[in-house]
Amino acid sequence: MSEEERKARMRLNRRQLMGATAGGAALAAAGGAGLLGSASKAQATPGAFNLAPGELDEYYGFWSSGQTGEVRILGFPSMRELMRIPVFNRCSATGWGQTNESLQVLTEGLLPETKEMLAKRGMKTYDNGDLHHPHMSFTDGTYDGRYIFANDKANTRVARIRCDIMKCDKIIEIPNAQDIHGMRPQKYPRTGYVFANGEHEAPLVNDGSVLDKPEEYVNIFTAIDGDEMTVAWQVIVSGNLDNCDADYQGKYAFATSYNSEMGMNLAEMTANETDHCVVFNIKAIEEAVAAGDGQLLNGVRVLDGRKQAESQFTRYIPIPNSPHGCNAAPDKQHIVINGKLSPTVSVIDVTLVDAVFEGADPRSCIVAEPELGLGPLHTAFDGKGNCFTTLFLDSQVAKWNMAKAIEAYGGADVDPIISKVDVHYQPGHNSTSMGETAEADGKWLISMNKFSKDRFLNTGPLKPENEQLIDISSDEMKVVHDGPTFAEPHDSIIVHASKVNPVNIYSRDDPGWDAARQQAAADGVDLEDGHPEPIRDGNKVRVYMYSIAPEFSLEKFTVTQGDEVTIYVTNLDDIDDVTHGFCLSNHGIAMEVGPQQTSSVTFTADRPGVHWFYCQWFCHALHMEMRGRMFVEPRAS
Ligand code: K7E
Ligand code: CUA
Repeated sequence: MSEEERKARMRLNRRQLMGATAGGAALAAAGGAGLLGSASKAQATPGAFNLAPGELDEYYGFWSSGQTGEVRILGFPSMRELMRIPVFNRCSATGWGQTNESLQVLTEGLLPETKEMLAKRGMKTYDNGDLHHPHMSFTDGTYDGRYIFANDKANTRVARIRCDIMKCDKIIEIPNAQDIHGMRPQKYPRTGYVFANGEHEAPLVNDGSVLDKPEEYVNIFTAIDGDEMTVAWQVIVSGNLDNCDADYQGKYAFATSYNSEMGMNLAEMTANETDHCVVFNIKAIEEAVAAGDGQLLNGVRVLDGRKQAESQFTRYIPIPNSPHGCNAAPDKQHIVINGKLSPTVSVIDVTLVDAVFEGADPRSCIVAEPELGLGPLHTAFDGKGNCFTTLFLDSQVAKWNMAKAIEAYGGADVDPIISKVDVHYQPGHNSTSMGETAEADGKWLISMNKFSKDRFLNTGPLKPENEQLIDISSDEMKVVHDGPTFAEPHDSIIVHASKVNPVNIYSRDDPGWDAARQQAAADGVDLEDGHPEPIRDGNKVRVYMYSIAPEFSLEKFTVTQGDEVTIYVTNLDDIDDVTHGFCLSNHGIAMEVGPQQTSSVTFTADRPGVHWFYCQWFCHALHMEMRGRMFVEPRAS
């Protein structure tokens, strides 16, 4: 069907709808959200966080959700939750984890042995994940609005979210590694690589031939090609990798590493006074990979960068016991390594790292090590030379000055700490507005606190966490808002709204439903026309329908008990905000179908009888009427 014909038909359908409706025009006008047109949007007063109705936020917040497995979009600084993007979880509303399109994303990147293990449990993919770190792709040291990448610590995966539609389009399982934790995109020249830390150590070939022999375990650092979502290379390292970041030069990546003892229990893991920051030399690694060095394992080139290997791939910079956060400052020169068990943070000057690779003392690149308080976990920046470090045990955020910390390390009698503020309670990550880019703007800080205790009404034994909005526009930090959250946003990024430009309506050319397009072509069906009858192919039956508010193109269809049925729904509405859904009752089937999107779902029809399907997304005044019947004929025995 041509674009002209399609539009003509849509107009026709609307007219028919209005004509057929009792009280016609009024109802139709009230129902078509998109028909209302867009009201003019007010911008927030600068500095305001308590926005009036209709005012838009200055920033997008992209929030992780830990063991919930999704990414959340917040309006920031108002802290209004705008949207949830299902990633590693199963989502009842959108059908993520059930539609064929989402299952393709969730299964195509799994390792063969994972698929085999899950198949034995009757599963196609995992339905849990532990998403700690969402980070946007970079170009030239700042966010470029293309993608958000996120790790799954639980099942060793990395996902990518398309920022044009705010949906996950790729998930890969990382071979050879265990439990991806720290994860950061390359900042310069662009992303490029996504660096991913394997946190836990295990035998490199983990097939059961080596079990309780920790001396044979390894840890793996992975570089992913963020454009292709394939593993580019891996490096074996000593010690457990925790968090990581990239420099602004495109030369090095940095990872905190604890348990240099390679201990298996708490006492063993904390025996040494020092652990490390591991520095990865990207050029040296790329040259070795191109030369075919190291070993090829599960299709990935794996190099040995362990301490004893004394390679040019890595350097191990001694850092006081068990460092955690790793944060590149927007001055493009300093990397802050957060002490956790040590009350200090250690500052690396990236311009001194070349010398370390040329043989200088590894500690010679440390230019400051201020003592800030108990339990420093993560540091954020204001772009004006100041740093904000969460103190987990002290339940505080410390504001300190980088230049003063460097002077003090050099022997000057200056106190780098500017101020501290109490937060409630036990902060983990913190983020500043644009703070992990060269465009840090020093307006806002969010402190992501693990406990809320007495801050909110009691919700039973499981309490929300508490995120506190802090105004950092002056030297004295001011907590201005408490925001409860469900499990467990570790990390967040605060992205100026000008960097992000999502579409309102899917493109019909979107690659997201390529498989549906191909199947339709093979069946001689145009997805936008649907097909009046189910198409039978042995015991497989394909049902093609389209939707235009408030109707599906099929009001009924018939299949036979035991058929494997695939339903394709194409939403022909191309009006902002008219999402439909398809829910098949008593079959556990439901999915979102956005404007101009095609979604599909496959199931076995094993219940003879009449079953209603209905639109499960409120779309119109006649949304309740948007339904149809599936007849399942009993199989002749
Ligand atoms: Cu500190 Cu997983 Cu980023 Cu949590 S990690 S806090
Ligand atoms: Cu279509 Cu509700």
